[in-house]
Amino acid sequence: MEVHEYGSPDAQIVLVQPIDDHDNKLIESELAAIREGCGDGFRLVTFKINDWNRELSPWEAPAVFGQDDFGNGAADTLQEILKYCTDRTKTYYIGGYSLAGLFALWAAYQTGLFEGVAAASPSMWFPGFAEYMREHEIHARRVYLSLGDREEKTRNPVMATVGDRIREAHTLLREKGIDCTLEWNAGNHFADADKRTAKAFLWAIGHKTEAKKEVDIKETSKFISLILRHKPEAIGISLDEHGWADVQELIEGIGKTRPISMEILEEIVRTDEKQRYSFNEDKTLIRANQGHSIPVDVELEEVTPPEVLYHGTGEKFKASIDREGLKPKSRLYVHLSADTETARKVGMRHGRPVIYQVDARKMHEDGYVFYKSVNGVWLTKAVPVSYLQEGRG
Ligand code: HQG
Repeated sequence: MEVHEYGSPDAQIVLVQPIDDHDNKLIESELAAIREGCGDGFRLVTFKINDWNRELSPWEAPAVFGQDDFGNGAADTLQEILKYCTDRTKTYYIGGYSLAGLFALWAAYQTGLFEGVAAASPSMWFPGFAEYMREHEIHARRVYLSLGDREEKTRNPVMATVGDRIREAHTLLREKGIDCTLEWNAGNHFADADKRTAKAFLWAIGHKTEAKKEVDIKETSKFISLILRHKPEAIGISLDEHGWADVQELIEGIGKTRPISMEILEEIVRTDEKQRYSFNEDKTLIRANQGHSIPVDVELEEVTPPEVLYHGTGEKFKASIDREGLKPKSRLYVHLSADTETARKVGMRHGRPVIYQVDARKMHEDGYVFYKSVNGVWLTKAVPVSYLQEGRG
């Protein structure tokens, strides 16, 4: 096997990556992206794979695309790779793109050598792999998974399962206590393999202190959303009839389990990507702008909706929605958005997304009331089937 080494020879961190010709052409830009994230403190060793579908497949399987069946060469390939990973003073990470991403994940079930796995757009649709993961124990401590947000939109029925398989894998690994993340990149399978792989390695080596900070802020923000929308009693506070919580009480309550301060709270409110929260004028009170399950009146503004609004949901809810229309479920309102892109993102939280188009103008003419929250989410009590049409995803 053709082996190439890049980066600092003495680096403690060694990244291992099976590549093909295409990856090889992109290797300089991948390296640049890794350097940008963590400087020069790494070594990258690439292993040139000649027969991709055979040398990276853990077991034989019939062709999923094209004519080529999958072989069972992964074990031999891993043996070759391990010959280069013998320095016990180093920390090894394995990663790759597509079938090499799947191979990297599989390799972490074979050996405890790899501290982390960087699986960028891995071929999680590989026949039998989901079962394999359920039945075996992984040895790596950190696993990065990513997928392009268009990848499951393929006509190939096996490859179309890639989204659901990767979501399952993410849940499974987290349940097993593995530090695992699933990142959605923009685009299809053929976009940005170099940058996606670099990002994967950077996460796996636990770099990017900024990313870590983001994670903590995100986690605290999620907790705040739980408190302000659903369960104030979780930290022993209550909301008034308009959904306001006392800022001091909130900070003290959250402070029992995580680091928080007025500065952090202000940063969360200011930077929240959906502008979920608002302070009152003198910042003594705070509330969520929408999304509640507890009955509070956040003084929503009643407005005339645009002609069409969208609702993104998961495919698994489709049959029920087609029968009974959109219901608010555990929240006070059905959430709608003005554009399909937002609807698709909301839908992806529930599995394979389905987008409904809502004839908002007709509903409004027929007397239904619409509200717009201060952060731009459209809300209405329910949408009967007659106003719904399955739209394009
Ligand atoms: C579905 C996020 C079966 C509905 C987002 C949805 C949003 C039905 C799920 C906000 C149904 C409820 C809300 C029926 C509706 N049968 N299923 N008849 N009618 N459903 O999470 O709209 O990040 O409560 O389609 O961005 O997904 O939290 O609502 O899939 O704005 O700020 O029941 O939450 O914002 O799920 O999301 P959810 P949602 P945040």
